[in-house]
Amino acid sequence: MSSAVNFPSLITKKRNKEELSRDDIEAFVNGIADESVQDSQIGAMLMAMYLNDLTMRETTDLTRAMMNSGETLSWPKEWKGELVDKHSTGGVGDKVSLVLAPALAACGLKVPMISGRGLEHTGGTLDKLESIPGFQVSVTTEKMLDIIKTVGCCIVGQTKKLCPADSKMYAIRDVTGTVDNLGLITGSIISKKAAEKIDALVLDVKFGIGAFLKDIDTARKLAKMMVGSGNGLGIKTVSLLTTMNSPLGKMVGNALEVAESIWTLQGNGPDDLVNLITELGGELLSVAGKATSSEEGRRRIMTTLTDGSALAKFCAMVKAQGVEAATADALCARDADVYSILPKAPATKDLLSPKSGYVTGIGAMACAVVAQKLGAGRSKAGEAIDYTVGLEFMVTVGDKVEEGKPWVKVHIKNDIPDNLRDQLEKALVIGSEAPASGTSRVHEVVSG
Ligand code: IUR
Repeated sequence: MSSAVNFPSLITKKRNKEELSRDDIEAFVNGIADESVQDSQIGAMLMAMYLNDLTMRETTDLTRAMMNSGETLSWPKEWKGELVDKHSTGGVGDKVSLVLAPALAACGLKVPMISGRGLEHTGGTLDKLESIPGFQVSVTTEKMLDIIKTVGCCIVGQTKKLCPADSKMYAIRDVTGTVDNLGLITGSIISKKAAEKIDALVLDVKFGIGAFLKDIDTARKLAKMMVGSGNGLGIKTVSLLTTMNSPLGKMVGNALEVAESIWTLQGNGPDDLVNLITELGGELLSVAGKATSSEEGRRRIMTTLTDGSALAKFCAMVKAQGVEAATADALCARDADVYSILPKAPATKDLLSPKSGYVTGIGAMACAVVAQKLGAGRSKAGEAIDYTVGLEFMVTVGDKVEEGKPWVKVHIKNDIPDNLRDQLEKALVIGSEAPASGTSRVHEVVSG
């Protein structure tokens, strides 16, 4: 069908600042999926969209067309209203998905979470989970259904059949300077979530020095667009704008973050992480109509972390995704030594505080770059990573520190190179007074 489409005229229309119709957008995206449109034409259209922006309606139509470019998931009718997911725009030490997916399953919801890998300074949920020996992220859609039936949640990788237009468009955006356009980002993120055929979605849109978006105004615009597009496709969508200036929790690095997730599932998580998990989960339960208010939703999520029910779901999910039962049980047991299961770095090195005072900042970006360079992340897609290395903070923003006392333990292969040590030392900011901010990272809620 799309062989009859005049692609140059669609590109010219958008270049001339005219609004594209739903049919125009569908014709173009179908052309990407069936390869009747050339790469040069895709690049030109993306640049026209980038320079002239997409309206809310165009964005929703683009998102729908991208979702329909491939397979979408389907679920038993009786699950209607129960299917939920969460997405984060990516931060440093962000292990929320590992805890929130099982917590939601423990609340009786179904969570078909499709996640990604880490690239450059951001870590990926799939990489973190793969540090558990035997964990499989490549799962067929039949197996996904099976796991959700028995456990309630799974965390898996994207198949090539899901949103193929997005993979193509992203690859071209990456080499044509058109990545950071809010409409295009919205289409990319929401189409993949919409292809999961969920009923409700919570978005964690981060802003700050360790986030993809540095300023709150741009983050708010993206949140509004994603909420609009999700709702436009019939998904009850809510977004939280959250700060990402210092690492989330106390661990940065793959196996280290799995360890911290398990402690959190055992009710012993750091305050900022627990707060963010309960805030996101509470809003999601409320928007999904499964709690009468976000406050009640927060309480229910919190209960799953303290009564062991989320931990039991995590353990069952890990088993269903390939980990031997004895290994999973040993990993999740109360008072377990998680490092008897998870891979551990051969060495550690403590960095000492240069003076006494209050921690007023721990630069998230510097921490992320150091962790990545130590081997926890990749600089290009497909590169191998070291699951064991990373950072373990002994202090958090607001804590008192004493001169000469350790503030971070660096998990390393052998030694920490001087340039990385310098970068990390500069990340610690010490002031004479405690900062005013509390533990919550939530700045505001954006709903439809
Ligand atoms: N993540 C996505 O899935 N899509 C995007 O465009 C960006 C991040 I930027």
